[in-house]
Amino acid sequence: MSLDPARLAPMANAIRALSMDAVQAANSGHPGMPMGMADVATVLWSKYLKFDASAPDWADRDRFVLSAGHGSMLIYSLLYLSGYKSPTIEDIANFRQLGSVCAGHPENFLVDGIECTTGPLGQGLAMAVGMAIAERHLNAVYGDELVDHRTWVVAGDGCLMEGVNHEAIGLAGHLRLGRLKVLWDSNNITIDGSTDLSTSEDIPARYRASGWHVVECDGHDFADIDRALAEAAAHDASPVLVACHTVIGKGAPNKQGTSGVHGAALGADEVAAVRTELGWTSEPFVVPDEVLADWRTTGKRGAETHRQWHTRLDGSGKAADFRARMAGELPDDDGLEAYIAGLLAEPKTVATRKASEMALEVLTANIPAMIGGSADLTGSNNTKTKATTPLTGDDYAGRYLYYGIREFGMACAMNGMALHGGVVPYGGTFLIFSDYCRNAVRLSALQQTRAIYVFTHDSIGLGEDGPTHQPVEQLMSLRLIPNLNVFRPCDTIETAECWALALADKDTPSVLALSRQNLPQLRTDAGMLSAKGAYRLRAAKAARKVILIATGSEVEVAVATADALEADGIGADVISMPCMELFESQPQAYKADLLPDVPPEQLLRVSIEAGVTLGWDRYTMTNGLRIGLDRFGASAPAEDLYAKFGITAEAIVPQIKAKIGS
Ligand SMILES: Cc1ncc(C[n+]2csc(CCOP(=O)(O)OP(=O)(O)O)c2C)c(N)n1
Ligand SMILES: [Mg+2]
Repeated sequence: MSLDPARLAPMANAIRALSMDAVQAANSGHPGMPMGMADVATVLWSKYLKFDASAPDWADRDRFVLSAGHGSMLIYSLLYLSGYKSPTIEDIANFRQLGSVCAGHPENFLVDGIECTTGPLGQGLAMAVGMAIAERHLNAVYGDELVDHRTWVVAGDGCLMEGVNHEAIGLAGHLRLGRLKVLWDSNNITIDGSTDLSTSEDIPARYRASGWHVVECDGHDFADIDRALAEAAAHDASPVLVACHTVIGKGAPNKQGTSGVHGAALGADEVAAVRTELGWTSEPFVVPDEVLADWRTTGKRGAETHRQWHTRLDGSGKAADFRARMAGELPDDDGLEAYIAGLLAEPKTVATRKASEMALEVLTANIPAMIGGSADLTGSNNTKTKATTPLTGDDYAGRYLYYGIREFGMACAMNGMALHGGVVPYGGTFLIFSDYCRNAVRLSALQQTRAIYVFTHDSIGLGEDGPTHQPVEQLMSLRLIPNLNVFRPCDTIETAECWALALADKDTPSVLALSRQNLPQLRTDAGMLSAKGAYRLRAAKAARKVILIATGSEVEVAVATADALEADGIGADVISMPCMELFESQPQAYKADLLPDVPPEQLLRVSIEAGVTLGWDRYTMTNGLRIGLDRFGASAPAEDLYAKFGITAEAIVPQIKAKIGS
């Protein structure tokens, strides 16, 4: 399509009008960014972006990521104008109101054409790195015929200023992700005012130093934008930054170029002034027929390419496999059943991080979609298996990413990979450093991605590295995140089960909290008991007086405590609770069977977990006993720490006896 400025200008102005009118109607939102990037976006969508508005789920579409998520009206406008089914003009008119899919920030779960949820600055771009990794990997597996697309990102000054940007572009440059194109809305404005207030960085130099190719353009000159995007599209040897020099709020005669247009409605007077300035005479939410027609033509631009792609897919002999991969389906037999049977026949005492590696050997051999990795703790997280050879700039067919010491960048990339589809990412670091990537874990949950976090060294049980490395509050705090399954398995069998559960849930991310120290195999039967979140590992033999509830490495302590109590004629159940979230979702009858509603004098509930006790009263009730660690740990061998902090049967039994008066 040739670019005629006389047609492009009204197309871009349609974005400006919809954006300012929607924000004005809501009296809330961010008009500056969409108005400033309207020209660049119009050229990108009219000529370069590979998409078919009638098929948002076309696997080989280009991915468009609005990393500057506050400018959500840009993507809502683009999707509506180019003819996606959603959002509708009514949705746009109801911007930011209850029930409108045009939420404050773009949400992937509300609109098909939105590839990822953005708003937390920096993460969109960092997720795009993961999308670009997935694209190159699938290209290596399925070939150019089926996978050959680009990932385009619109990012603002804020996205480039965030620390995660350093991690993301370092990884992308190292992997030479030439299909990744970042359009930087360089308007020199953030909320507080000019970027001069807070930065003097030479951003192009930083990107070049990270292995990127940099192009610049005047973001309001269609011919110059076209030139820059052509160069960006043609450059596949390394990722590309296009510095688009723009004016925030372009078109608002009195407010453009100031932080005043960043995040507030323009006001009735300025909205009217924009109409005059742009010669835009339509009422709010009305786009002139000829302008809409040009946009709709743009929306159909990729239809023929899409049709040809389908023909290639159908003739490739790989159609069924490819479709299943992109739908996130996993092979029927992942090999775990036979593996668990082997463990039951021959129990193993190993750390659960080792048990995870053992399970992963089986899973990665059977599930080609799994792509592993670690933030420079491969040998500690035990995430690398024989099947997962390194994924590098020279070999995208590999399935193991050396993320480097980039926990946040890793988690964002994992989200991007999961959102791209066709791959199932897992990645490791120490549980303590989950805080470094916590907001990406939260976005996994919000976006409903199947990202699997392997967080090892999950308690004071890691020992000598001391309190900087010993998680105390992390485990419970991860449980606070909605739609995140936090698994803390106690032995080899539970670890295998938790892996199976994590993989089975396409819409919920998982954390596997795993021990550094060896743990005995406590389970003597199969049956996928972890699926219920908690279960009675051992029933009381003497008359039941106590219920011990424990997770992970402390289940062993609970069993020893139960032994000691039973020896004194006090019956104690041991409940292993590898996943609170799954237990919460069980029927009331099941929960009541494990935890009967009986006063503590008759049946004392005791929780044992080497972390903060806050939250355990949900299961122990106020009058129960909570064994844990409400302080930082210390540096010493693990056994000494368990003794010092009283997380041993010897320390727990007298407290129980005192409570039940025996
Ligand atoms: C991690 C994070 N911190 C802070 C914010 C709040 N915030 C939203 S937009 C913005 C300024 C962004 O500046 P820029 O990217 O240049 O956008 P522009 O003002 O040019 O539209 C800030 C601080 C956020 N959304 N995410
Ligand atoms: Mg800015």
